[in-house]
Amino acid sequence: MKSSVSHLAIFGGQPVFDKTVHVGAPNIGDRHRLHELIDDALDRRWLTNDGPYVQAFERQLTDLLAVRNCVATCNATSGLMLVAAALGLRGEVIMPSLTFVATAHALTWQGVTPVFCDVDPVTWTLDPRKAEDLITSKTTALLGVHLWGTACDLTGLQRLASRHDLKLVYDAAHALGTSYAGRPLGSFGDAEVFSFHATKICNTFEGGAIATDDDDLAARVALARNFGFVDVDRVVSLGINAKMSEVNAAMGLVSLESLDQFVEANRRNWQRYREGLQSVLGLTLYEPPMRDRSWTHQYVVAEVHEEAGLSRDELGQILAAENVGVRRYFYPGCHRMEPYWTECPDVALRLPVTEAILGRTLVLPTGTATTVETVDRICEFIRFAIRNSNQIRIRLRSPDQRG
Ligand code: T4K
Repeated sequence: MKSSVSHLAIFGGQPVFDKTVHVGAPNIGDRHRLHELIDDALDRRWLTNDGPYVQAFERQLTDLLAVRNCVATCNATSGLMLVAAALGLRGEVIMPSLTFVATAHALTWQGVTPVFCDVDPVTWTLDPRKAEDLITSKTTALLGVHLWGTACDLTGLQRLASRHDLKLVYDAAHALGTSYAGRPLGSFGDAEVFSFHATKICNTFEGGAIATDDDDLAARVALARNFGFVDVDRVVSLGINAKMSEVNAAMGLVSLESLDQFVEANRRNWQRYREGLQSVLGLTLYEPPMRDRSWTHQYVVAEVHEEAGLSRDELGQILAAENVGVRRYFYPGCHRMEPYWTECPDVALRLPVTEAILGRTLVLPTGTATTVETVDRICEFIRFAIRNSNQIRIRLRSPDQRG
């Protein structure tokens, strides 16, 4: 470990890690099994278009999520778009700005205006009380995001949606394997949309799935996912190509087989981060209220407070130089990204909780690609940096940092 701040990589010293340790490094299950499945698909010469692996993946998801229907898609963004179209969303939809920009873009592609709402300061998910203030005659739905796998206020949002006759959709991109009051996320609201992107707890390289108890809605999104075909030469409605391929589904099947191991690795890393960072002044780890909730610990989100002596960005800068690939998700917030910012620059004023969170959070590496030894070294480095924050700050801000 560094013995003085002049040994930091940012001042020309050797980085703590030779190769970058990434946030989002994929979990990979049994690769031999994956190769077998891919070989089998190649032998069968059935590569996409509702193949047997896609169907098996959908069945397994249906069981895991305890929901009536799962429709696999090429990614979650198109899953959200299909749901918005199939539910006939128009006008305005209230959603948090504290999310990946895909949530907002999926609505905008459908000609729907995302109305950004602040989040609850404890769960960091859509605040039903604040959402109610934003309902107008143009509002057609609420879109909650189970951020970092933390369940939204499911009861509060359902009550609000029912009272105002609104559709209720959840972006469950982070939520595979999590539950609320013993019930897996997946069957709440009108539909929930999962992501199986490479960075998610289970991945299909790229992929998504729409989960819903509404059979009619499931049929409509399945139809739209395949251009609107009901038969080889009969198209009955507008559709798009949002299908999942067999190779993606094979990866999904293999990933689901290892879900428990992935969760276990995350829990172990998370615990290790907690122990390694608990005495660090001004640094805390985000953890939702665990009452009624289960969590996969897929994301290690550090909150850097003023007492740390280094800002979030300064800590991020020195970690990156040490080859720790941290991310400040979802900075600066959808409302500060285009096309939303130009259209409504004063929205930031009504998002104080969102803005504060976006200004202090840093996501740290975890998952099966990150060993406990790596976590220990990252914690040790953070402890060193914050203990020496005064000196580091002075060096960082001096004109000649290598002097
Ligand atoms: N809603 C929410 C709340 C979401 O978080 C997302 C996606 C969506 C909706 C939409 O889901 P999809 O349509 O994508 O299914 C990444 C992902 O592309 C995105 O899927 C994800 N959220 C978002 C949180 O992260 P970027 O722009 O940060 O990707 P990138 O390339 O910078 O990689 C992220 C990190 O992962 C880096 O540290 C590198 C590492 N990585 C990435 C890949 C692809 C690897 O180590 N290996 C890899 O193969 O968006």
